[in-house]
Amino acid sequence: MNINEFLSDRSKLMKASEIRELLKWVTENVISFGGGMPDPSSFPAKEIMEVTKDVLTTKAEKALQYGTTGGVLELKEELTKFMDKVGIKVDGPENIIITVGSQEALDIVGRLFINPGDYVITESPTYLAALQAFRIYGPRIIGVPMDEYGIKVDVLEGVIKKVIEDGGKLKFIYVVPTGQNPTGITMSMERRKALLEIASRYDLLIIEDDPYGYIYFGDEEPPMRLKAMDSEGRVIYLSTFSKIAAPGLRLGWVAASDEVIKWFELAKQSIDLHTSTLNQYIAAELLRRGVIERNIPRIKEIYRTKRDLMLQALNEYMPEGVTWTKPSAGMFIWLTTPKKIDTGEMLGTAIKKYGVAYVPGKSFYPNEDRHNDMRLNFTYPTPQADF
Ligand code: PMP
Ligand code: G9A
Repeated sequence: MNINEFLSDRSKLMKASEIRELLKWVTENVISFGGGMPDPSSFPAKEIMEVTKDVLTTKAEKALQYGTTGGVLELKEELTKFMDKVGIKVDGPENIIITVGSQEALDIVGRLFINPGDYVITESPTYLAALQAFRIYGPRIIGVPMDEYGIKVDVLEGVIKKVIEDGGKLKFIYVVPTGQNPTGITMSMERRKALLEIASRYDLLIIEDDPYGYIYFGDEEPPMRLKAMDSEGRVIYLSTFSKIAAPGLRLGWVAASDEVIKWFELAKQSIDLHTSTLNQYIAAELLRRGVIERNIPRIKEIYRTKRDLMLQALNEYMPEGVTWTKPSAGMFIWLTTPKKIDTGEMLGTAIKKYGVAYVPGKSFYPNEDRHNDMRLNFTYPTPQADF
C-alpha cells in the first residue's frame, strides 16, 4: 500500500520539528543545548505529589471525570488572579480557555484564522513550532527582522503596506515579546506601543505568546504585556505552565475576548474535548497554595546562574567573528557565526565528534534563508559535564 496516495494535501504541508527530532540526542553521552527543556530541579515535584493526593482524596469524582471544553472553573479563577498581578485584566472565566500546552493554542490559532494564501507576520527568527503549527493551514508567512529591542516596527509597517497594496489578506502578527524563542530578546516598551498602534491602524490581530514573561531575569518586571495594554480586544494572549511548573503537565491557557474564546472552544471540542481534568485541578491548587508563585524566584535564580555561565563560556571560548545575544528572560541564547559556516551541516560533527548538540538556526526563519545561526538552550544542561 502506498500511504502517500491517501494523504490529504494538508498532511503534505506538515514538517517535522527539528527540536523534536533533536530530543533523541538527549542521551548520557551528549551535552544537549538543543531542546528547550526546563531544569528538572525547577519542578515542584514534592508539592505536585501532595496536591495530587489531596485532589484525589477530596474531589476524585470531578478530577477524574470528563470536563467542559473551556476548562475547570477553579483554574480559570486562579489564572484571573495570577494574570492580574502582571497587569492583565480579564472580566471573568469566559475570557480564558485551558489548552494542552500553548502548542495546542498555536494550532487552534492556525485553524481559526488562516485560509490558504492568507498572510501572517512573525518575528524573524521565530519559534519554529509556531511556524510548524501555522504552515499546516497554508499561509504565506512573512518574517520581520528584529534587533535588540525586538521586532523592527518600521519594517513591519512597510511589509503590511506592501501586502495590502498587493491585495493580500493579512490576518495576524505573531510575537513572543519577552525572552523570545529563539533569541532571548525582550521587546522594548516603545516597540510594544508601536506594535499595538500598527495593529490598530491596519486592523490586525496580535498573537502574544508569553511562556517566558514570568521568568524575567532582571530585578524589575519585564515591560508590560501587550495584553495588558490592549484596549481594543485585538490581542490573543497565550501562556503555559510548562516553564513555571512542569511541561509534563501539558497545561496552557489563552486569554482573549469572550467571542474569541468561544471560537477556541468550538475548535477544541473536536480536537480533544478538553484538557486533562486531573491536571487542571492540580494546577488550580498549585496556584491557590502559592506553590507557583514561590517557585518562580527559584527558577529565575537557577536560570540566571546558568545563563551567566554560558555567556562566560562563550566569551572565553568563541573565536573572533561569532556574536550572540544576552537574554533577559527565557531559556535561549542565539549565536551567529560567520556566513561561511552552515550550522546545519556542522551539527553532525558537533554531535559525533564533540558530543554537543544545538538547534541549527535555519528552521526558525520563515523563509529558511539563513544558515549561520544556532540556538543554544542553557536551562537543561548541568554546569559540569558528567562524563
Ligand atoms: N511557544 C513558545 C514560544 C515556546 O517556546 C514553547 C515551548 N518551547 C511553546 C509555545 C509551547 O509550549 P507548551 O506547549 O509546552 O506550553
Ligand atoms: O520539546 C518541545 O518540543 C518543546 C520545546 C520547544 C523548544 O525547544 O523551543
